[in-house]
Amino acid sequence: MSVHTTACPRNCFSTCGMRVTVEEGKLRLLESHPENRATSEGLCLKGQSYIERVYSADRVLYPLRRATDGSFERISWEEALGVIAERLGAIRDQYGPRSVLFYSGSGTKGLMNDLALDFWRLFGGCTTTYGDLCWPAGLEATRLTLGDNRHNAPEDLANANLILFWGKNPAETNIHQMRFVEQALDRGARLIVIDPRRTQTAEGAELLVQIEPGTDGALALGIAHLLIRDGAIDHDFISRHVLGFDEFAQMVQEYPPDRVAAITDVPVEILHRLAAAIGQTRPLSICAGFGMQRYTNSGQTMRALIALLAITGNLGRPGAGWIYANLQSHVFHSLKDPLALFPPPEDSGSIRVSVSTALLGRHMLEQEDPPLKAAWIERGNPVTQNPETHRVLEAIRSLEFRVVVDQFLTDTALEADIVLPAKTFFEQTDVIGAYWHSYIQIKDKLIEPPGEVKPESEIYYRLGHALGLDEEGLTASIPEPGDTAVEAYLTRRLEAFPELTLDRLRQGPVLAPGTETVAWSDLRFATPSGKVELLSEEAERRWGLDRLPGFLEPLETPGAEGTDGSRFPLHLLTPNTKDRIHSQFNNLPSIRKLNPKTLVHIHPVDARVRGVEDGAWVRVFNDRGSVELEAKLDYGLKPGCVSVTNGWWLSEGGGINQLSAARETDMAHGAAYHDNAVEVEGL
Ligand SMILES: Nc1nc2c(c(=O)[nH]1)N[C@H]1C(S)=C(S)[C@@H](COP(=O)(O)OP(=O)(O)OC[C@H]3O[C@@H](n4cnc5c(=O)[nH]c(N)nc54)[C@H](O)[C@@H]3O)O[C@H]1N2
Ligand SMILES: Nc1nc2c(c(=O)[nH]1)N[C@H]1C(S)=C(S)[C@@H](COP(=O)(O)OP(=O)(O)OC[C@H]3O[C@@H](n4cnc5c(=O)[nH]c(N)nc54)[C@H](O)[C@@H]3O)O[C@H]1N2
Ligand SMILES: [Mo]
Repeated sequence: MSVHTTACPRNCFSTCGMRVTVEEGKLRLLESHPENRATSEGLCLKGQSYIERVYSADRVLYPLRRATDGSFERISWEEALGVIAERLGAIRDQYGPRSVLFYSGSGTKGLMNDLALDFWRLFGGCTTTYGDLCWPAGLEATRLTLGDNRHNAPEDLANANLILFWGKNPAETNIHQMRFVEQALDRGARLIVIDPRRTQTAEGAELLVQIEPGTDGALALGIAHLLIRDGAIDHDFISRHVLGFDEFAQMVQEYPPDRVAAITDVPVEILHRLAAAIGQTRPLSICAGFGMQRYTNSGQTMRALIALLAITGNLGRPGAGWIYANLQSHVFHSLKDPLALFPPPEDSGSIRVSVSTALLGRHMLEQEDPPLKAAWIERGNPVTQNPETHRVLEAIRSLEFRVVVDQFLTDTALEADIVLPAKTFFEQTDVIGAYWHSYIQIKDKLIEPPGEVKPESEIYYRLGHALGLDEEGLTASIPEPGDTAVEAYLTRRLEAFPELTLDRLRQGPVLAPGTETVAWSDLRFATPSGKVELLSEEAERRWGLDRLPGFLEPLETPGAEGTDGSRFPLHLLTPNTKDRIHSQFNNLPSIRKLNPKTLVHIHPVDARVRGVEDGAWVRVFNDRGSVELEAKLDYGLKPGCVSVTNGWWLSEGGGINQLSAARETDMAHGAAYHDNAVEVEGL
């Protein structure tokens, strides 16, 4: 029996440090690692379910090929790589390497992921994506305003006197953050939640503001209006550290309480309460969610929210700040990649970066010179997770050849010609950062992969040989199969940081070099002016937006005349949920038992006028698609909204992205999932 350090590489705030007991080559016990201060409290249910996941009978353990009757048959690696080399080689020779799309999702984090593009360069090139499904509008809004994405250490939240969860639901999506909230509350801090849903996070709050979705920018400007009018601002901080205050103050004059109440559906009295809380309680931390920035106006929204911290001087101090994404652990070039959100202005060598992730289906179909003929998809489940499912399916089905690398037969894998089995993070060593705390952690190889599973690096190495790629280039870029070469590769990647060796990381999590516990404590912001920029030239230059964070209606406001939503009266929210990471985990019996079916939450008032009772089957639909689900009457939801957690597979009757539109956010090419008007009818 032996005990090892590792870390969970899911796309999740927590990126938990883990301690794993291995006995006779098998995982036996998973615990949280006490030295990751942010996550030492314990693992979530998903974390605890890894033993079940790794040894699941549903796991793909061998290469599979689609048979003529549509089912999958097991084939050998030699056969699989032979077929792939032949098909990809022929497509490359006929149409050029850029006719192959390389698509990767957020299924696992780590330095080893970088090898994929190294392989595709050796292949001669490929087409790949820009933008991201997850967080770009908020990242870019933060970068424009503060200069960089970093925030105070997670445990510092305990020092806040007012915590505002604005469109974030950490009780489900960042459960370890709740410990620091509880510590703050024990000290007498106040908690306010702004969310159209009465979430688990809202249970402990003194105030839940159920805002009209997509109107948070107007709310922030309305609060700023009151703060400035009443003089509840930090003049000294503003004069030293804020650029564009005068212009901002002038703009917010256009947002008096009556107008803001009409836009946001937040009563004037509540607006005053919010302004009073923000004006009077310091330090204030605003924890802004990613869900709120899935709108066509959300970059500007996020800028307006940060402005509230700037005008009240709540930056650069303990207990204060903008808690959105903390990229202080992104010290390796590769871990900065999530920030490579923009298509390069010029041709970027052999790789064509021309497909917007948010517009995946449409852009795949639109590629010319050459059009796409094949796709390689790994670490992602775009059929379930990307907007406008029918278009994604159409695009994937229009190709001549598709390879999917995954651990399970997801909706996307079901579209493949060849499915290759993917490792889990217990089966290959890697190094990862995080986006909430600043620890660099090892995820160590602890068990041999089951069946004939091979890590991606080995797949690429072998495929490179099968394709007859330049031997020297291949050996120089991709570690040869085996643990020694992988460790040598990682050691090389860590070379610039003497404090980060694999041996040291094996002892426990290490704070990234240069980590600041209180971000921006020197009050020198990384913007062109060195100040917090409420007025951003770059917002205009790069994104064609107003230099000030003015409010724009989202494109698809339900029932609103003249918008894309005019024909459908309900607003569909598709948030994340506790026991899944997007489309992962719900296929496990233990998790399934707790979450047996997809439900559409609807307010009883909206249900009654449609004759829908609790537990009834309903059709949720718009022009883009239709899904049949069971209704759950929910008094906690804002009337006019319906809510379905994202991630349910199409193959099990889910697939909520059949209803979402492929639209980008106003900045940084995010996906505006929540700009989504629907109707519900009983079946
Ligand atoms: N358990 C679990 N944890 C996760 C994930 C997961 O799938 N499962 N996913 C991880 C990832 S990749 C992400 S991106 C994060 C997301 O983390 P969060 O941002 O916390 O999650 P979401 O559920 O996307 O959205 C949060 C809340 O925003 C609310 N919301 C929607 N529209 C609006 C609006 O217009 N205004 C306001 N004020 N609120 C609105 C929703 O009702 C929801 O409760 O979580 C990460 N952590
Ligand atoms: N309607 C709606 N849709 C959404 C969202 C929303 O709020 N509403 N949220 C969006 C957000 S925030 C995100 S981040 C995306 C997530 O979208 P994706 O990144 O596509 O999400 P996952 O469902 O986590 O799929 C990851 C896949 O990677 C596989 N995988 C895990 N580890 C490995 C590995 O080591 N190797 C390989 N090859 N595969 C592996 C998993 O089995 C899984 O099938 O979804 C987006 N979709
Ligand atoms: Mo995400």
